[in-house]
Amino acid sequence: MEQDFTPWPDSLAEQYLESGCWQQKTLVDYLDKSVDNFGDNTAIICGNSVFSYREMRDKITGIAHGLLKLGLRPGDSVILQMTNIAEFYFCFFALLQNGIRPVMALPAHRHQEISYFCQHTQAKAYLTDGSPAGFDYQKQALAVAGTCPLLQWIIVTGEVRIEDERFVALNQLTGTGPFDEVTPATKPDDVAFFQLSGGTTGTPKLIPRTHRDYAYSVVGSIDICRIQPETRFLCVLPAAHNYPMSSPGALGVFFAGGCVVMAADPSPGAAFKLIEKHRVNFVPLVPPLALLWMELADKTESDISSLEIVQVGGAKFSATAAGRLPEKLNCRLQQVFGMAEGLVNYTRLDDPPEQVYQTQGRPISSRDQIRIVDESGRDVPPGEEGLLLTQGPYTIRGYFRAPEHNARSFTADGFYRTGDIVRQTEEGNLIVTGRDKDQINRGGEKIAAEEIENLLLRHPQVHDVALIAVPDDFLGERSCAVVVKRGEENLRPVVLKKFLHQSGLADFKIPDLIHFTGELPKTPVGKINKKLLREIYADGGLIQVG
Ligand code: OOB
Repeated sequence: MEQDFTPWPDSLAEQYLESGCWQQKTLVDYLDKSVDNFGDNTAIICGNSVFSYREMRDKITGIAHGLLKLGLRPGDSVILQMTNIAEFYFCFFALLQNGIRPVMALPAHRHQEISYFCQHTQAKAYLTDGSPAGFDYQKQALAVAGTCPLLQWIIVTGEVRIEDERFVALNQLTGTGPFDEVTPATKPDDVAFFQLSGGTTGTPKLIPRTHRDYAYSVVGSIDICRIQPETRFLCVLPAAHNYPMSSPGALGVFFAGGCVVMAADPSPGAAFKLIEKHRVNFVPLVPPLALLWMELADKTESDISSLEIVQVGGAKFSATAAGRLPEKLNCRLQQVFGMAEGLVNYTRLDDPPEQVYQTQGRPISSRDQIRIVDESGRDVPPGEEGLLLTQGPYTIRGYFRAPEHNARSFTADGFYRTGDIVRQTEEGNLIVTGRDKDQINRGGEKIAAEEIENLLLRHPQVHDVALIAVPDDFLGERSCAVVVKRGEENLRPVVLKKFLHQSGLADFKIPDLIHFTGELPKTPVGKINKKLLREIYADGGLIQVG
């Protein structure tokens, strides 16, 4: 049978429980503690709307009731896809409170991804933006519903614009109080939601996270990042991503009684205005955004002097840029090297500067186990480069319904193979030096090569294809499809890009570059030699093969 959730071995689970890593609390319990302790504090600012913890609680309770009224039940799965708006968190907690498990889709996901998530989890509902600028999620939802018959409800913020009985407006659904107590439908060891893996395979992988494992990572992060009721956190990255959600993320801020400011637009102009207006002091960024902010900080008219801590993570931040950031943005830097599967590393706020600039930090917990091994799985000598394996109290033991992939992604004793190449310094910090997984990290956005290759192979004029990373000054990496054409006809890159777009793929996954070649180089065992391809195309494909 396909496994939904792979538990930790009993011996480790006992250790985590006895040591107090795992608490008998759900993520909703942590929020409720903040409602009790900081009820009148501002929890969320979104545009002109301001919500105190108590107001946030009322919204959540209303939605939770509405979801039950629709007939959704504990154990059901739903898709949650919203841009950075307050409703995202209201829906998130309302679902969790009911034991309904959201798939944390990104705003960039399109028909391909969303319909796959629906089918793979047999989702009963799809919660999304009703009226965002730029993209019509309602139209997308209708198309998804057409291919996913199990989808019973499409719940949208704002006004319903589509005549279809499955569509419901979020605020209609919620009504107003007073409500009876909702009986707790979820337990600390239940799967709370599904995060998404950056992936390396043809289909995206879903990561089941339990309340207690996730809560442990959030609480540990609050301490390390010194989150307090005075924290004013700017959410510029997609709110559903593990990093701005939990490292320490908005959840860390909520559990500590601080304030989350939602940014619809991550560009420096818009973000700097929000920093000034709301005296933001903490923000997580990815390297390309950090570079952009650094470039524009001394040109802006906005006063961004309230910034105290800027985190950079999701992709490698160069030591040179890291060294310049504190002066440019007049704040402290924290590097974050994490993964939706679990393990999160931070440089500590009182580490010596060279460690903060040159390393990606060390794990949250002394219970995080790290192994750095060679190709045959043997530990490398201290300080040497190798493949990073990890297990611990908040690192998953298996993906959702993916037995074959699980057999490859985890060692026999349950360590997760991160696919990252690292070395460890004497102080215990990790330096990410490379990657041994078929993935492109486009400035923090992850692309599984095989997923795109499979789609391109469906085009009648594509005989063979390899998707590789090419270096990019700004994004770190860009994606490049090296294509062998079928037949002699003319085939232009724009045709293939359009083909991918029309197949409903997220924009960031569409190759930045497409090169045509007569033949793809092979390894002695006959696999495409991607290492050689990367070398060839590193400078735009100017080097000739052979
Ligand atoms: C975060 O999570 P994911 O799941 O989108 O991506 C994880 C992968 C890592 O395995 C690594 O390959 C890469 O992203 N990565 C980094 C990095 N942070 C992540 N590579 C080099 N340097 C870094 N600082 O990206 C994520 C999750 C939680 C917190 C922060 C990032």
